[in-house]
Amino acid sequence: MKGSDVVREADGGVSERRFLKPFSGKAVSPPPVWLMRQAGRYLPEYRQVRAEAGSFLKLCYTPRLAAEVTLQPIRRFGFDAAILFSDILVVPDALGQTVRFEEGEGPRLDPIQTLADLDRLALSNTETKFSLVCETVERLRRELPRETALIGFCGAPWTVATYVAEGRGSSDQSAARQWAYRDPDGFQRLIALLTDASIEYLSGQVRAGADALQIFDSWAGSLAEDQFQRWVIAPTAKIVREVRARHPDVPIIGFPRGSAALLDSYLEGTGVDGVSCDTSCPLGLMQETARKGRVVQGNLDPLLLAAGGEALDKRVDDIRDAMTGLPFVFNLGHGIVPHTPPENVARLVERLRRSR
Ligand code: 1CP
Repeated sequence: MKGSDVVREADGGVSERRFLKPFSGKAVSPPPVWLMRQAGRYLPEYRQVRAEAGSFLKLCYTPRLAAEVTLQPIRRFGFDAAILFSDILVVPDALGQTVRFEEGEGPRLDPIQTLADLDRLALSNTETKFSLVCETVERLRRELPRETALIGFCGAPWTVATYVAEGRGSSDQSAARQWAYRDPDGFQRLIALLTDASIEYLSGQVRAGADALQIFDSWAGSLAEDQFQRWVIAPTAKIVREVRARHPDVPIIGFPRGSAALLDSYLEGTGVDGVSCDTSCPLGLMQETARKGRVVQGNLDPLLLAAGGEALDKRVDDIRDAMTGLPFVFNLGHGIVPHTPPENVARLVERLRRSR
């Protein structure tokens, strides 16, 4: 019965989405491909819509525009998955923190470092803004090709907390790390709030039509082992447990950047279905992880994609060859950098899809 036209119609096209196949244990050749930050400033058509929107958050909260920039890289490159256009800082913004994106400077937040500040944030504030994002997801599911999967996402509580406490991106995440040492119970309140908000946010995205979810923990690598357990693994495990209880068929991918040495604890502790590996993760470890049945995503260096040429071709082949026959999704080790020539992205996709 599986694969018949009747089933195809009934599942709304899910069985046609190659991106999802590795999650049901099927290795796919050539591997499905999408790229972190595949929508963004390296595309002239993005810069145009970004200018039209005025502010970055306006772009995130305007379903027509957010859907348009999500679709741009799909039209150009035909990736196997689209990722909702939004940002991890939509969650603190929706909770009530003041969040701004300065042109060319990255995010600026009014920092929250005390329990009194924290009391200004509330889950009950999030409804309007979360529903705008879900409206984008609904629109995307209608407008995307049937064979293209749609990935919803959020930031992991730890990574979002680093921005909440610091008020901006930082190289050492010191405000959050110090708060966590100085007052672990207080910091736990922030993490618990972000965890609950993330559960609601991700569940809403699935109800609106997301096929899979990714949890971005870009600063997981800055923590000592015991802190990693408490602030990365425990909250992520709770999100996975609760979202899976509501939506058992939706795969969840973790991205604990910079934590290859703690990968096993992360996989065991969180129960994610897949893991996105950063550029420093050895291919041998990716193979070992995939052989244990977890889907592995990764891990081309975004700077090699920007550089292009034969070195790019060679590394694309090496990664693909190493992962052949295993549950694998081709991706970068981190987000596309803005000076990446779009031709290099086209070259990567074309090379990957050439049968060998
Ligand atoms: O001016 C602009 O256009 C802003 C650039 C930009 C874009 C395109 C920002 C600001 N966010 C985004 C979109 C975005 N952010 C997506 C969209 C979907 C896609 O991948 O195509 C996603 C998934 C994110 C996630 C995100 N935002 C992360 C996690 C992944 C990562 O790259 O580590 C983080 C840490 C952020 C915070 C953020 N938002 C924007 C910037 C420049 C930053 C980094 C700030 C810093 O730490 O310096």
